[in-house]
Amino acid sequence: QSKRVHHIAVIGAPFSKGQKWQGVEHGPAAIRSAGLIERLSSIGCNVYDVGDLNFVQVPDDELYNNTVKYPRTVGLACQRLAKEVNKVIGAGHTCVTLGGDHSLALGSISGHAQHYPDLCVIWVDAHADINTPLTTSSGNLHGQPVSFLVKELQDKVPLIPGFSWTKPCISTSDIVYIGLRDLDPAEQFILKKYNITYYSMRQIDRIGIQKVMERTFDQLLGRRQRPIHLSFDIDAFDPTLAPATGTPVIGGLTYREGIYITEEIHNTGMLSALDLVEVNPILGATSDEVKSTASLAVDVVASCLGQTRECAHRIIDELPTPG
Ligand code: 5AB
Ligand code: MN
Ligand code: MN
Ligand code: MN
Repeated sequence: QSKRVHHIAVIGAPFSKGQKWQGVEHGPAAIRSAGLIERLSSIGCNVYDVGDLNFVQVPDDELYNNTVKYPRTVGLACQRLAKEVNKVIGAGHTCVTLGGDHSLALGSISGHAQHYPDLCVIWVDAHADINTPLTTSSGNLHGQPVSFLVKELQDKVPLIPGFSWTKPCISTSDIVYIGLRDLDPAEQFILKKYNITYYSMRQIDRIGIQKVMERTFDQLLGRRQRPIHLSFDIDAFDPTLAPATGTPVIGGLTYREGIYITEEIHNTGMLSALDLVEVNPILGATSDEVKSTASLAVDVVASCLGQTRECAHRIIDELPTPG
C-alpha cells in the first residue's frame, strides 16, 4: 500500500464559533501557507483542493440553557462540513479537513460515517471534548463534539437548537483517545463509566508510544479491517512545539511521539479521513511561533499520508554512474 497513489481531498474549514478566541478561522490559510499542498504533491499524493467552505453566522443565536454558545451557528457549520466530507469520501478520496476549531469534528465524522458506518475514531488531543451541553462549564462547543457522536451517551445529551440533523454514529468501543492530560470532572466520569479507552500522557510515559499504538490497533482493527477517522487537535503536542493554539496544556506529546502516531496510522492502510484542528495564528506570540505550529501541522498531515522519516515516497531504482 505504501506505493499506491493516494487520492486526497483537502477541505478548508475556517470556523471559530465553537470556542472563544479570534483567529482559529485562519488555521486553514496558515497551514496552506506552510506548504501543505506542495508537500503532499511532493510525496506522491494526488491532491484535490476543495478550497475553503463558507460558513455563516446564524443571527440571534441565543445561548442554550444559559451556557452553550452559538449552538445554531456551530450546528449549521457542522452540517455543511458533513455534506462536503460525505461527498469527497464517496468520490473515493481520503479526506483532510483543516480547522478551524474542534467542534467541526462533529461534522467531519458524521459525514464520514454516512458513507462508512463501520468507521472507528482515533482522537489525539490534550482534551477529551466529551462534555455534554449539560456538563460543560465553558459553554464552548469545541469541548463537546464527542458527546453527540457516541450512541451510548444519548440519554444524557439534550436536543439543542441547530443539532437536530445529528445522529450518533459510533459506539464507546469505536473510539480511542491519545494524549489526554486535562479532563473536566464530568469527562473523567464519562470515560470511566462508559469504559472508553484512553491513553493519557501518564500512560504514554508508562508504556511508551509504541505499545499505545499496538493496543489502539488491536482494539479498533483487531477483529476486522475498517476505515479510520483521525481527529488530531494540535494542542496534543507540547506547547513548546505548538504554541499557537487556544487551549495549550503543559506536558504534551513530543515531536517524535506525535509523528510516530501518524506514521503508524498511515501504515495500517486504513486511514480514510483526518481533521487537523485548533491552529490559531493570532495566538502565536511571534511569527516564528506561528510558523512552527503551522509547519508541525503540515508534518502531521503529510506523515498520515505517506511522508516517512526514512525515505520519501518516491523510489529511485538506479544510482548515477561516473563518466
Ligand atoms: B479542544 C474544556 N474541557 O470543555 C471545555 O481544544 C476545554 O478542542 C475544551 O480540545 C478544549 O471547555 C477543546 C475546559
Ligand atoms: Mn502510502
Ligand atoms: Mn480538541
Ligand atoms: Mn484540545
